[in-house]
Amino acid sequence: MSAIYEYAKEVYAKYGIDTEKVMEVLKNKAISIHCWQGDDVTGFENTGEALSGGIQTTGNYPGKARNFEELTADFDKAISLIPGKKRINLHASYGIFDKKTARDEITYENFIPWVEYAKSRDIGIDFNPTYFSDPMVKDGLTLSSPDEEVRTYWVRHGIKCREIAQKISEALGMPVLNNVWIPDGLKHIPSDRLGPRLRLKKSLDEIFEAKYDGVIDCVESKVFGIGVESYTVGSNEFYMSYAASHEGVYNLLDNGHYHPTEVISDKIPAILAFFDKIPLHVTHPVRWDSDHVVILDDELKEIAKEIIRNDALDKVLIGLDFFDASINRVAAWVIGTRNMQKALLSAMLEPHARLKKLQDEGNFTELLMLSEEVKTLPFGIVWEEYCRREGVPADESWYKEVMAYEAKILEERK
Ligand code: RNT
Ligand code: ZN
Repeated sequence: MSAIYEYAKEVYAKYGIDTEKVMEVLKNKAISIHCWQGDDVTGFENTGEALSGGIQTTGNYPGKARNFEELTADFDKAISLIPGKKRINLHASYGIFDKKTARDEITYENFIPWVEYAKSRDIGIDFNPTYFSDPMVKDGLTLSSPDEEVRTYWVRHGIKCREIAQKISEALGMPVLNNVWIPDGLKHIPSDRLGPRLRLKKSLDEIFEAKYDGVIDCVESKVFGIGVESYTVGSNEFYMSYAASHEGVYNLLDNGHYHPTEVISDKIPAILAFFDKIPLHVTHPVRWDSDHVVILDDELKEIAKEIIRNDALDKVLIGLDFFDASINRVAAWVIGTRNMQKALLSAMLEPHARLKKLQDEGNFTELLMLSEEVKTLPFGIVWEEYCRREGVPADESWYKEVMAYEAKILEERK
C-alpha cells in the first residue's frame, strides 16, 4: 500500500468513508460493455445493408473488426485494461452465421461461440434484438408497421431473441438483459400518431406473452433519430406506460434519448419509486443522440450519485452505448468504461447520509458547503490504488498498450 493511498484513506475516514469497502463493492459491479463499438454497429451478417434506423457512426478510423475473431481479440485487449467485473452486450446481428439467415430464423446455435467466449473470460452476456439494417424494415417501420407481413416478421424476431437470451442465461447460470429498441418513426409530420403506437403495443404483447426464466426484459425509448425527426413511435411516455402496466418489463433509460436539457439522473430516483430494476444505456450525447464516448462529466457523476445514494447498485443495470468510428475503437471502449467506473467510485466516496440529513433539516448552507468541499477530495488516488489492485494500469500507460496493439494488429487489417 502506498503512503499516498494511506493518506487518502485517512482523509475519507474523516468523512466516515471506508475506501477499502468501497473498492470491494466497486469491483463487483459489472458494467455491460456493448460489442458494437468494435465495428461501428456492422455485425456479422454480411448482407451489405447499411446502418439504418436513424443511428449513425461517423469517422473512418482504420482497423475496425470484421468478424468474430477480430472483434473478440479487440474486446480482450480492451477488457485487459479495464478493472472490475464486465459483461458483454450483444446484438442479434452479431450471431455467427454460416449461411444467409433471416432475423426471424436465428437460433441459440448462432451464439454458442459467444457463450464459450464469455465463459472463458468469466463475463456475463446481455442481448438485443436487431430491428435495423435489414431489408424487412419497411418505410422505417418494424413492430409498428401497418403491413402485417412486416410486423409479424419482427414479432417473430423478438420472440427468437428472448428464446436465445434464455438459453444464454441457462448456459451461463446468470440473468441476461434483453433490450428492445426499434427505430420506428417518421421524417414527415404524421397524420396518425396513435395507430402506430397501438400496433407497437400489440406487437410487444405478442413478444412478451410467454415467460422466459433468466431473461430480464426491457424497452428503450427515444426522442428522435436522424431522418426520423418528426415522430418516434416508441417515445418515453409510451414505454414508461408499457413497463408500468406489464409486470417483468422494464424501461431502459438511454441518456442520449431525451431533449438536450433533460437529464436521466433525475429520472432514476423517480423510477426507483416504482420499479425494482432500471437498465441504462450510458452515452455522451452531443446536441443529438450522437453516441460519443462516455466522458467523466457532471451528468455522468450525477447519474452515478443517484445510483449510489439510493443504494441502487443492484437495481440499476449499467450498460454503455456509444459508437465512435473516428478514433481507435479499443481505446474508445477503455475510456468510456473506465469513466463509468470512475463516476461510480467518486459517488461512493461521498458522505451521502450526512448530505441527506442536511437536506431534511433544511440546512442548505452546510449542504452547499459540504457538497462543494468533497469535490476536491483525493478521489484520483483511490482510483489508482483500485486499478493497481485489479492488475490494470492506473494511469495513461494503458494507452501505450493500445497503440502497440494498433501497430501490430489493427493496421494489418486492410
Ligand atoms: C439507438 C439506441 C440503441 C442502439 C443500439 C445499437 O438510438 O440507443 O440502443 O444504439 O441498440
Ligand atoms: Zn441505446
